[in-house]
Amino acid sequence: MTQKNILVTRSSMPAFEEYVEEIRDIWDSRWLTNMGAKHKQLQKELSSYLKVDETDLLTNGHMAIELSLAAMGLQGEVITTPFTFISTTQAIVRNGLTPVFCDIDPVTYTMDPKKIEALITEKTCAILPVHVYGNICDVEAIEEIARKHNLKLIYDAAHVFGVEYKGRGIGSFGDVSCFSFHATKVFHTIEGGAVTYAEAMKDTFGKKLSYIKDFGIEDEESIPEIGPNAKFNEFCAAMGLCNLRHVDGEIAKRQKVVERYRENLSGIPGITLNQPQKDVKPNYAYFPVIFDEEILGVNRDRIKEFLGEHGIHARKYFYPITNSVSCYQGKYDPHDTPIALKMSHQVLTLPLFADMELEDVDYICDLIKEAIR
Ligand code: T4K
Repeated sequence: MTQKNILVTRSSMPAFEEYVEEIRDIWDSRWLTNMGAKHKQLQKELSSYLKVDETDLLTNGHMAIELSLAAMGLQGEVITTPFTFISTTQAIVRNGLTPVFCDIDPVTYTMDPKKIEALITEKTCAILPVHVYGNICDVEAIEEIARKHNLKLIYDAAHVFGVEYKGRGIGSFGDVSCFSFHATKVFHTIEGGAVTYAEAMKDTFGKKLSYIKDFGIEDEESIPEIGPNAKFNEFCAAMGLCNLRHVDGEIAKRQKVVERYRENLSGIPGITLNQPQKDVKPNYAYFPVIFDEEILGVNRDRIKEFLGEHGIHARKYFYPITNSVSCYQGKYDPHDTPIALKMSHQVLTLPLFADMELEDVDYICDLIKEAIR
């Protein structure tokens, strides 16, 4: 039998012909980037799909966070989580802001609202929580804290495309939400990202963000902001338009994969699976599993290695936590966020993508059972 080679995820793709058809008008118009027709169409369609007022497209999810913070003109400290992809923390620091790390809830892996207020100082200007793996933060509790202390609330929504809470698009919570449309995401535009926000912010924040992502330019002669180039192009927009037509079907297929994993791995002492959340329409973005070495007698790293020996490439999302990475060495103490630290040593994200064969899920689960035997 040839060895399997299953990576942690695999990009969803439209039919080749569908994409070619979608990019045909780009040849006719010769308009390739800089807020073209497809960009505008995708923005409109996304606002409707995500149930948000406004959507602005950018080159990637990282720029969505970094430039949202810039457009808010923030200064001081930002309360955030270390249990995330490095992008979240880099976006804060690259704005000259100081990240203050809040620990996470051990069930949802998102920022624990009970621990936020103790971290607020007179320098705090914002809270930047992350919806992790498709799980949403306690948006109601966090919003109450942000309002009470007059803090801006920016969500890293890279993992929650299409997720809804009590029928509301997740991108409609807080001041702004930042989505990633990277090739590895539930919905992608090859590379891409979006900022969603309320209509009331259109003439202030929205305008500023649209200038900042385009070198700060308002028009040919007016450059009121300082900005890089984070413009989204027409080929990525075309991929987005195609993928959006199929995203519900892709999420339904992911659901089947997740259900199969749950059937196989539920009820095993020492293995904790991600829990569905009440009132949440999920997107099945990732399948994280917590392996407790004290009960299993084998640690997460050995399980990862064992899977790798059989061609199964699970990933340690998120290890190391961002307050312990080398570029911040000595600046922060990861022991200040003990739950995040512990989870980062126990979590393994198993392969998950829409076209995954259910028998491959069974194979992976059998390997895990063998590894912990
Ligand atoms: N905030 C959070 C919470 C995030 O998770 C991310 C990104 C961001 C912000 C920033 O958003 P972006 O600026 O990226 O839009 C991946 C992704 O590159 C990254 O987007 C993602 N989070 C992060 C969690 O995962 P790597 O270094 O693990 O990706 P890589 O290249 O190893 O790919 C993983 C697997 O995906 C591969 O083994 C195979 C598959 N793959 C990958 C690519 C590039 C495909 O099937 N097709 C592809 O084109 O970071």
